Amino acid sequence: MSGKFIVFEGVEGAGKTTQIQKTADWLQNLDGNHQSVVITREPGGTELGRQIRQLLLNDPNSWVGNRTELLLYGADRAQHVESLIRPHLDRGDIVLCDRFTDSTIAYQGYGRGFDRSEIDRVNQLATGGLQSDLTFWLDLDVTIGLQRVLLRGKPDRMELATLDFHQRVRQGYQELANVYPNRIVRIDANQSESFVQTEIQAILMQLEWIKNH
Ligand code: Z5A
Repeated sequence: MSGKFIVFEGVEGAGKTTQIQKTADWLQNLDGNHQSVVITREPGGTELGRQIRQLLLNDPNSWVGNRTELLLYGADRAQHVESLIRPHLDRGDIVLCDRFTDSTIAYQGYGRGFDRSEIDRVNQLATGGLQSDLTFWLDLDVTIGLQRVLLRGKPDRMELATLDFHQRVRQGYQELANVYPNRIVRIDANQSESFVQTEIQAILMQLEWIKNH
C-alpha cells in the first residue's frame, strides 16, 4: 500500500489545525484502515524546522528580508520532506500536513510579490517534485480568520502583515484552486467545525484508496 500525502491550506485562523486533528482521529478509527496517520506542519515539522520557525515567526519585531524569508521556508521544507514526509510515505503512512508548497506561492508570491518562477525553483529544490495527493483549501474571509487568531493572544510576525497582504494571499489560493482543480479542493471554512469536518470526510470517502480499505 502506498502512502498518501494530504495537505491543509488557508489563511490564518481558517481552522487547519482543528480539522487536521479531527481528520486524523476519523482516519485512525475508519473501519479497515491499517495505515498509520501522521500529523505534521510547516514551518516546524522537524527539530531543525522548529528552530527555523522561531526565526521566522516568534519575534514580531524582528526584520527578516523577503529573500531570507523565502529561503528559510524552503530550508524548513527541504528538511521536512527528506527527514519526515518521504520516509513516512515510503512506509505507506498517511501524512496530514498543515501547509506546504502552496503556502509559499500564496504568501511569498501573491503576498510578498516574488515571481512565480523563483518560488517554483525553491519549491522544486526543497521537495524534489513531491506534491500532495490532495489539498484541502479552507477558504475563509481574512478578517474573520485574523479575528479568530487575535483572540488567542499575541500575534506573530506574519499575522501582523497588512490586511491587504492577507487578502492577496487568499486571492493566491483562489487562483491556485482554479488552476489545479484536481489537486486542490475548496471548503467553505465559515461553517461550523463539525460541518467542515463532514465535508472533508465526504470528499475523502470518494477517493479510491479510501473506498478500497
Ligand atoms: N508561511 C509562509 O509565509 N510561507 C510558507 O511557505 C509557509 C508558511 C509554510 C505559519 O503560521 C505562518 O507561516 C503563516 C503562513 C506562513 N502565517 N501567518 N500569518 P502558523 O503555523 O502559526 O499559523 P497558521 O498556519 O495560520 O495556523 P493558525 O493561525 O493556528 O490557524 P489554523 O490552524 O488555520 O486554525 P485553528 O488553530 O484550527 O483555529 C483557529 C481558531 O479558530 C481556534 O480558536 C479555533 O477553535 C477556531 N476555529 C477553528 N475552526 C472554526 C470554525 N469552523 N468556526 C469557528 N471557529 C473556529
